[in-house]
Amino acid sequence: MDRSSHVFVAGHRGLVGSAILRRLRAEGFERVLTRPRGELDLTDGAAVQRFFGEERPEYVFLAAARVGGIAANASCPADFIRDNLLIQTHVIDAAWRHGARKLLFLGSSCIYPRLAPQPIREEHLLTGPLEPTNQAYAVAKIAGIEMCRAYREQRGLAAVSLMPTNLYGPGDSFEPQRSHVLPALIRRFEEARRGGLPEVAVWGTGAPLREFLHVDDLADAAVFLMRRYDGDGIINVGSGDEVSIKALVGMVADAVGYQGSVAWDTTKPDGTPRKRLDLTKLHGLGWRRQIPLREGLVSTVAWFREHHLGAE
Ligand code: GFB
Repeated sequence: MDRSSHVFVAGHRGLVGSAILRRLRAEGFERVLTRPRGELDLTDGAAVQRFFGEERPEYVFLAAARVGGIAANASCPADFIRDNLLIQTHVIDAAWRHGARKLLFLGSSCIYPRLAPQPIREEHLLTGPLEPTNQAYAVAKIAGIEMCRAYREQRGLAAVSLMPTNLYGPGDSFEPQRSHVLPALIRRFEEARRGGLPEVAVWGTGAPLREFLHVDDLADAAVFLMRRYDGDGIINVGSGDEVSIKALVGMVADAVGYQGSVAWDTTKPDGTPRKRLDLTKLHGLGWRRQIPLREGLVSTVAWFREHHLGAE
């Protein structure tokens, strides 16, 4: 893949797709294809085949997906399994049918068993029961991984699957009920600071551990792996920046400048206790994250203030 390659970024308005697009543009890629959902509905198989037949992209970043935090996953499992199965099935099949040279599929660390040994190695896939709050999403992503493997084996499609840890950064959803923890906390603490509220409610016990990767690092890894990785096994993409939700709350409060107290709402689920990824395979290829969590947090707070609240 070089700057003259014909590249399709599926999901270019989402957190991951928009970061990959920024990254390709910064590198000077001249022929990057994107389609807003209004013009190309990826859950419509005939439309996807037509699009690939007309455009014949050479490289495909499959970053389109229905995603959300723990509450969205737990309350809408039908939407999560349906949309993700349809999108990935159509895009992977069309990529093969219309001669794409390579496809990169994005999974998620929630594909691993809820109680997988830590840090989680790639071979722990399908070795135990999943976390119930996101089982429908995880099963769809596991089907995508298997589809990449099967199309590779039977049909010769160069499809690779990477498993990112929890992501954050500019372009994320900050919608309180549906978003992931980091944007949810940024919004809640910022609103509390502005409103002078004495207390902020946070979900769960604060005990779960999560690993966070800035989405610009993920985009860097995705472009790196599109160029350098052609193995048939999945590959973890993480940061090594693991924190408890409790510690994260402290970091967000600091980054935002909130000085009130925190109330833990233990009627809300904790989800998986821990899902730290083993990064031996990725590091062995020579890739490491550039943006430490504290630094990424500060720039994401600034992005949120600018895009959602207006500058102070
Ligand atoms: O980010 P999050 O929704 O994703 O939640 P998961 C992480 C942890 O933060 C959980 C706690 O223990 C939550 O209980 N938390 C505390 C909060 N306050 C909040 C809040 O206001 N909002 C949210 N959302 N969480 C998702 C999966 O799991 O992660 C997906 O459901 C996907 O399938 C994604 O894999 C990366 O890490 O628990």
